[in-house]
Amino acid sequence: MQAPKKHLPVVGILGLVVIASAGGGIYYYQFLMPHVSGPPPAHRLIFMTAAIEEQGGYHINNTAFLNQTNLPSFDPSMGYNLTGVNYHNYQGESDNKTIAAHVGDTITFYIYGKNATSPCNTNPANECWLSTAHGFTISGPGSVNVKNGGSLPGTIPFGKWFTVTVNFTVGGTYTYFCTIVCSPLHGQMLGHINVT
Ligand SMILES: [Cu+2]
Repeated sequence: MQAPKKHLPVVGILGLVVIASAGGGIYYYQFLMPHVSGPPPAHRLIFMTAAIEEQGGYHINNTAFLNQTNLPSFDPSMGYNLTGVNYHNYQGESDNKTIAAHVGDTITFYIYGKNATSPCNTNPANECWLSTAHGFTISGPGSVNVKNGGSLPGTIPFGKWFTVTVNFTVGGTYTYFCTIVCSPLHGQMLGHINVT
């Protein structure tokens, strides 16, 4: 009769070591890579016009996700060029002024400065312009990180395009607004970016 084989105790101990190290690895991984709620960061393209507030102020005409690393080419006179660019449109907010984004998203603005109809020495006095450009900047609860060599505040001359790329690492409600006194209602020329 053969004696039953027995594990040496060292096998059981090795098993425990393997289990313990695997568990430790998972713990360590979670420590290094904290769980992130929500979708991965997106790169949003926001296409806007800027008019004096009496004629509508800022207006978002289209919103899209950029699905490539390189930005579309840009020229202040011609604007952006989406030829060959990998992007897809998405439905923006219904007020055409508010932008919804997530923490970590990158946002590239393309803003066209619309000519106003009459300078302030003509009538109607409440629909007149005081400058030949709009301004653009953003403020809010966290820093606004300007990327790709753009700058804030920026200038949007009437009849020209302006672009800037930013990202947000702190959530909250940000405000984008005009920085050049452009009309009697200049102080109301603004919109919001809700970063969640
Ligand atoms: Cu203004």
